[in-house]
Amino acid sequence: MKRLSSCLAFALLGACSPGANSAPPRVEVADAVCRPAAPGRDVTGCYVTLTASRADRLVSASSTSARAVQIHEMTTENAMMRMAERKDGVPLPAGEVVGLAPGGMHLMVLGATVPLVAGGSIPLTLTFEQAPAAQVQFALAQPAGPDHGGH
Ligand SMILES: [Cu+2]
Repeated sequence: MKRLSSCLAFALLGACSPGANSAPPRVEVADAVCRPAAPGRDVTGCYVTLTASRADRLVSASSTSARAVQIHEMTTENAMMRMAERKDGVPLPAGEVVGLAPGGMHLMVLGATVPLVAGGSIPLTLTFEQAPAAQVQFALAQPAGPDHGGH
């Protein structure tokens, strides 16, 4: 009886046996672009639109073609644009379209090992808290929206 009730407790948490309504979470990825960089530069900003089927979080990003990828956010402080790393990632509310776009959040590619020229692409891996990691080929193209200096 003790065993049954502990199983029931797990079932209430959704962990006893996968039910019909526990489809694996997924995150839809769209409009993945990285801004082309000036010749010789290996740093750029990347933008993407994410829609999670269930509440999730973009935890981190990486690339086999870059030294590091960080999640950044632009903020305006005393009329100065500042850029800070978002250590807690990006919350993705269920079904909501979350845009990483110029002037706001972006993925910062550091130490790219492929040329960041228009027409090229760079592979990024997006890691989520719940959904399986997504391997996405980011096109090198001018993102929609305002330009911002530095990247
Ligand atoms: Cu940045």
